[in-house]
Amino acid sequence: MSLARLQPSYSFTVSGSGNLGATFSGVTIFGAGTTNGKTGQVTWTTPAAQATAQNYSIVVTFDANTTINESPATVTIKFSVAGAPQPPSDSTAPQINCTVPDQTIWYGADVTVNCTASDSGSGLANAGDANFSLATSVAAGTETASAVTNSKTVCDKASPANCATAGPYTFKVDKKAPVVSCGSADGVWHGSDVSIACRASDGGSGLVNDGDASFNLSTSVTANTEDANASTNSYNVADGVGNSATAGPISGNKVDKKAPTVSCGSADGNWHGSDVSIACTASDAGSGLVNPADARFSLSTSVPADTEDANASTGTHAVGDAVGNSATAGPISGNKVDKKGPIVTCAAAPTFLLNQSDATVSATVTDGGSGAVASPVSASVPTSAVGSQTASVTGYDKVGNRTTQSCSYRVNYRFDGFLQPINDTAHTGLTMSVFKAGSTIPVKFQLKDANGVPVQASSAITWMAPVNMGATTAAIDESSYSDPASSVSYYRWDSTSQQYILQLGHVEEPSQYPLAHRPQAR
Ligand SMILES: [Ca+2]
Ligand SMILES: [Ca+2]
Ligand SMILES: [Ca+2]
Repeated sequence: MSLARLQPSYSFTVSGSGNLGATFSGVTIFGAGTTNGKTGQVTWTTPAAQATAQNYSIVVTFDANTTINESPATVTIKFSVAGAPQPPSDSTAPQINCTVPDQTIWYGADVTVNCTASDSGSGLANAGDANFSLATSVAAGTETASAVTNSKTVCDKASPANCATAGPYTFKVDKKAPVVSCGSADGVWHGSDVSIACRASDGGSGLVNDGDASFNLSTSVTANTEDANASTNSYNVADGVGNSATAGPISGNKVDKKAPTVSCGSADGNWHGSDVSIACTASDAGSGLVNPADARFSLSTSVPADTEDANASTGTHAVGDAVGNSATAGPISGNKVDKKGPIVTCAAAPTFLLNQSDATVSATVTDGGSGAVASPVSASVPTSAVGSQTASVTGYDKVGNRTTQSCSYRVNYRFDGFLQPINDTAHTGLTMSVFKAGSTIPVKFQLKDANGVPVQASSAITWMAPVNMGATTAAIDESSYSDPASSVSYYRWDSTSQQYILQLGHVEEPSQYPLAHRPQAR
């Protein structure tokens, strides 16, 4: 039988999970059969026994004469080992090292713990376990001081396996913003900016700023404006790990910093006989008028009675809104108010004759205010009685004030002079009558009204002693009368001749007396 010729040497690698630490006892070469049929020498290397399962390299060497004495369709090399395989000598669990972050502080996100594992004995059962991580899994929007990671168990290859477990670890995880609570607009108008109180708290890491537990939001309405929907500012509140919530802005606040709008008329430039009233209106677009009646009111002058003022001012009126803003209407100047009558000045007292028609007295009228309606003015006066009398004259100013003045005048009898025998310049052109001393002189005259009608005075006419003007040498040119001298000192009324008569007797000789004599009622 032709034997196959083997190559000088072959290298083989033997692997297995078992402990191959037992000594190799030999190598058997098989051909097609089951009988060791080699010729020649076969040698091999014997690897050192190892404690753990691993690959072994064995070199099998054939000498020049080595042949296989069976049909060599297949050559089988069998190794034989002395003794039974031994289990690995590993009772130590894998070593796990984890880098654990600070478990006393709060975190704003899930926390990861990185770990490594190794096994110096049989090695890790799962090579991928050499590096792994554990992590918390806190739901969004929540915060907890006891967030727990998962855990992981790592085993070696020993049988039974040795295992070690990493985790779980507990951390503080805060994924929830602070809770903020604020008041709301109160629906009431305010005269100044509104401040609304807010509170904030955080159930996790706490407020980063302790002062944020209580704070205020305020409006900032511009001065002199009104806002029925003013908003506050907003404010950001953060917790210790950066979660934040915003308070405000809070709208709907009613802030009124503007005074009511007031509008009034003005002086009309005309004179008035009484105080002037000027209409005003007021409105407020914010909180409204505190007194609704102020929507329409009037301002009036207060000029004292019996005075005139070309620049009188009205009073003032304060108009407030519901939150205390106030505007003042007035004073409105330039009003012309005349409450004083004109000055009426009588002309020089005139003299009229009894029963004279068309007799008037007059006066000038001046006015320091609205001016006189007319000047001079006059009034008809009665002349039916003699003597000094008065009559009322009334002047008006242009606004109806009036002043009545009592103006004097006089009514006299018409006196045309003495009647004969006494010459009188009024009707004879002569200036003197010369009577015989010691005779009686009839003194006669008439009193008349303006129309020449003789009248009797209401009382007796007194005889007034004439003035002795001294001796005269003029020749007697009048008749002698021997009538008895009057025994009374007043003139006798002669109703028949409608004249007054007095028999002047006992005139001393020689004397001269003025004839001019104005009769007087006694
Ligand atoms: Ca929080
Ligand atoms: Ca207002
Ligand atoms: Ca006047």
